[in-house]
Amino acid sequence: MPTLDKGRVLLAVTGFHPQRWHELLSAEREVVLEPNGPADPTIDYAVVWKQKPNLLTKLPNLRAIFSIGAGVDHIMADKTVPDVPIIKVVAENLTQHMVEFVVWRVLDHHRQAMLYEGQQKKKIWHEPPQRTANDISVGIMGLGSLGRAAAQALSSLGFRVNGWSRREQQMLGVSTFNGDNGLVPFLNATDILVVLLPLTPATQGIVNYGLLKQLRRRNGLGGAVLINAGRGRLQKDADILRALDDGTLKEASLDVFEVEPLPKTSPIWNHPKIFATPHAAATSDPNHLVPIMLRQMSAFERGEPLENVVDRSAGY
Ligand code: NDP
Ligand code: OXD
Repeated sequence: MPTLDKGRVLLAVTGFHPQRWHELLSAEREVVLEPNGPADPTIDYAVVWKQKPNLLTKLPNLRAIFSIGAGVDHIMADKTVPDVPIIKVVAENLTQHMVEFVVWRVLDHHRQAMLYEGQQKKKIWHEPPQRTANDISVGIMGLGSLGRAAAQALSSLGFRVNGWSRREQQMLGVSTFNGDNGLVPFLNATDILVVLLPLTPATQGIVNYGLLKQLRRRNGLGGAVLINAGRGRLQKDADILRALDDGTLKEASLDVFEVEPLPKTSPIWNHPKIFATPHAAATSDPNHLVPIMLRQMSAFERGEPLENVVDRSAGY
């Protein structure tokens, strides 16, 4: 296989300033922010977050697309994206952020933080019944690099952990379920649902009222809990509100929303049973991710295979 010269990089993002990404990529590569003209043959790689539609079609010699996040729905949303490998983020730093977020939110609900916050505001001295983690089943939808790491951390804290994936998986200490047939049994055995799925045509809107109804609501636990740190369009915001209001759900932690930023008019902002964060569960840190991308580009140019390539037919 011929060795390529150091390929040029197009850095194409919307929604934030990519200065640090530019600085770090430029240490090894020539980086541009716009293609030069309607067809720029000088670009080999694109590093992207929500690139503008049709942009990548202007790069006739594009060899690979690097996502700035673990999710790639922001790339796949543009149906004109050329048929070259798309690489998603798999990085210790990002995984660590997500594990911290999931453990934080599970413990917060498990230890009844919302109840104590309410009591403190009213100066109420009352000790509700306390359970241990091994009385609670946490179900993780999506057993990918993030879901598996979160499952391991929760299991080591003593929670009973269930996991649901597309294909069959085995994981020590985790009860695994898969596919359409496994979904209801998985939900029926889950008290706290953690969503770490990618957004694909198969998963869009999956977290709806019907699904939430299938969660386990055991006597004494006070109801099921939802934590979504995957993608907003996996869920139906209105169904979550309905489920909270009629007791189908006890509480929710939402990091992602159907529309982001969450509109100021959304009732989610002020809902007493929702803990909301601004899509901040696991932020992509260029200091950790750019060296991985640069290493991948160099390895590719030496003829080595790319890692963490998206399966385009599955959409993740
Ligand atoms: P992976 O691609 O490693 O794993 C995805 C998992 O979801 C796999 O277990 C896969 O099953 C499962 N899955 C996909 N489609 C289906 C389906 N139709 N039915 C059942 N299971 C399905 O993803 P990551 O773990 O790296 O990341 C997960 C998501 O987290 C990202 O796609 C992104 O949207 C989100 N994310 C959010 C962040 C935030 O800050 N809020 C930060 C980073 C990521 P199988 O194992 O069979 O392939
Ligand atoms: C990601 C994200 O996909 O930050 O990595 O949402």
